[in-house]
Amino acid sequence: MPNTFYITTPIYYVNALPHIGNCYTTVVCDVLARYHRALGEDVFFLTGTDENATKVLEVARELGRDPMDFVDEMAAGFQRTWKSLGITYDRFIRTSEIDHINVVQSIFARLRDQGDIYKGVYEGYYCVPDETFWADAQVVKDEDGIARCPNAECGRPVTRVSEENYFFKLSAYGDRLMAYVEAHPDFMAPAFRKNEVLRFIEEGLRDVCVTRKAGGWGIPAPGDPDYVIYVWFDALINYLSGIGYLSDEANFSKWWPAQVQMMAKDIFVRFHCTFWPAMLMALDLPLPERLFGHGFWTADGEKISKSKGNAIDPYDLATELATQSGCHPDIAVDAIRYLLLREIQFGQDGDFRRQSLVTRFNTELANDLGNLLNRTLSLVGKFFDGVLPTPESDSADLAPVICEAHNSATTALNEMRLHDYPSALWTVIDAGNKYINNEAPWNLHKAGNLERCGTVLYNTLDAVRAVAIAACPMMPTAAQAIWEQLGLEGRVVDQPWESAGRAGLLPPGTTVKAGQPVFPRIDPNRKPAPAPAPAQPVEAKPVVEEELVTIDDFKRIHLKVARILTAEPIPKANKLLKMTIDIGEAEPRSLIAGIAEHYKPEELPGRSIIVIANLQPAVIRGVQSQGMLLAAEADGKVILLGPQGDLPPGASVR
Ligand code: ME8
Repeated sequence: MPNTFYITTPIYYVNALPHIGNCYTTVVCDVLARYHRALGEDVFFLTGTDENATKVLEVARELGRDPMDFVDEMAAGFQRTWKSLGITYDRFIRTSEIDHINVVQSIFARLRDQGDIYKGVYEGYYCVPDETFWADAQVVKDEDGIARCPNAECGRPVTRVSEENYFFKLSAYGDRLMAYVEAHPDFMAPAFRKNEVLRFIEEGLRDVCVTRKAGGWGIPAPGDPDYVIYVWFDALINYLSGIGYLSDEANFSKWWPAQVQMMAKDIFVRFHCTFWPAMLMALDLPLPERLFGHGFWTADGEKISKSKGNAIDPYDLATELATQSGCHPDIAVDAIRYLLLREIQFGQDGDFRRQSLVTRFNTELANDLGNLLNRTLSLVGKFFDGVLPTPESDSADLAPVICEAHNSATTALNEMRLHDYPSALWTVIDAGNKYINNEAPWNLHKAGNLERCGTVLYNTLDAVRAVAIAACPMMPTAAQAIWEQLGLEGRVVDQPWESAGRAGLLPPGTTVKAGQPVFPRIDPNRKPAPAPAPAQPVEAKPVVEEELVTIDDFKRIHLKVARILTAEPIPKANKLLKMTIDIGEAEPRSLIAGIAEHYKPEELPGRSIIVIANLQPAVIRGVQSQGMLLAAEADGKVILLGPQGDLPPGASVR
């Protein structure tokens, strides 16, 4: 019997459509679900929507909408977004479903019967945007004496509540909870948040109000129609009702307890690490294996909020990216999934910047990964008619790096260091790029060493195969596209995870299918042209007595960023250096430059320079020079020109 793996996201409020924040949680869970499927485990991935909240009702009313129509539409919106982001959930639960409502009412009745829920008087505050009860001593009064929500992320005015209500005896579970957390060190993560929980419990847990006076929205309390059940009591139960609690016991016992329950820090301490485990203890159910509270994203430094209008719609973002790159929108989605994982240390807060997405797309995806694949495939096309050569025996040069990266990626995913997972894969990609540059198969071919040339190309593509399998949980569409360009049969998603750690699994003799680059570089200039700016008064310019070139003259010159790979002196030519440069093409170019009096050859490899890429080749001292580099000169001093920031070879200079 395969291991089971049950993973949950929070169920999201339907007062607004998904943004990059809740996409993050869902993407992370999807990556983990896909990874565990690749391990051969039986996976159940639950997500859904939290629909019985007062704030949902308020938004529907503000919009003049029938609340049920509104939540139907919003839930469909969430499902659409998850589909467009490639989310492979097994069930999408909605808390308005009758099965869920029945389970919530049964649990409420049972806990009331056994004395864990009792009636008392609630005197305090309620914050609708946060859907949280706050005691008098907790709320903050502003200068005008208005009581506000003490949650720093919220801070909005709270409502005074003074009424008879039902309470859950949370205070009775503090000691048991503390003992459980101490006995199960992996129960809550990351560790620094676990400490927050321990402090919260140590301060003393108060009983939680679990009803509100009925207002026409929410699940009615069983046997007491004056009340509706508090939305958090109702929502947390989705993790049980979603797998058949009280309706399909076989299914329920197959999946419960969950292996991972994921959320952000906002709902970690109070709701998921105290209230939820205490509810489970009251129901005599085992606790989930791990609760993980990741960090919060901001967008360009600002809190993501509807009112600021900065709630990035992931689908719009993918569409914009696809337009600028020319890639398929699903590939753009993969790039967003990649960025979300790679950009921040998992567990910490992060800032979502479009610029970072563009940079990572062009450098890490288009250049490091995409270009490695393209150039190697085109060499196989050129030297071996597109048929994968058979490598020499005992020549799996990249096997150690493939194996080590696979171990690191596996450990990173098992230990929920999700940012370390893409980094591990990039050690193979970087090693593949270095390998092909150092081994220079084009020289091996020129020298007639076809066997070695074929071995190098085979090993490089075999490394890309391993990366495609390992990257599949994170970038499923791109991984499949790479798989197909390698000429491989079947679906990459069906490959066992362990095959990403072994070298030599690419079948020699396969006809590769080089095609369009999987990640065509993003060119921000592909954006629709902005409206012309209003005419500005022209200031008089100093006259420069130089021959002027037209913009069309200038456009004929293609300037590109290049990286110097090697540099060496030319015998009997004191001023010249011979270099090989990577200009983002399949093969490096050779270039001769008169800089030997200003630079030592050993200073140059690794430097980024700017070259004229479309200069007619010339033979200088018997060596072909395919381009010209740019350098500035003053007072006899010569300095090479290069980009000010990190840009990959091939980037165009405008
Ligand atoms: O709290 N950065 O729903 P919710 C990272 N219905 N993650 C973010 C984020 C951000 N800026 N904003 C939201 C609720 N999230 C309840 C949950 S579960 C039984 C009930 C993600 O719509 C993150 O996972 O407010 C956070 O915990 C969740 O969305 C809150 O979603």
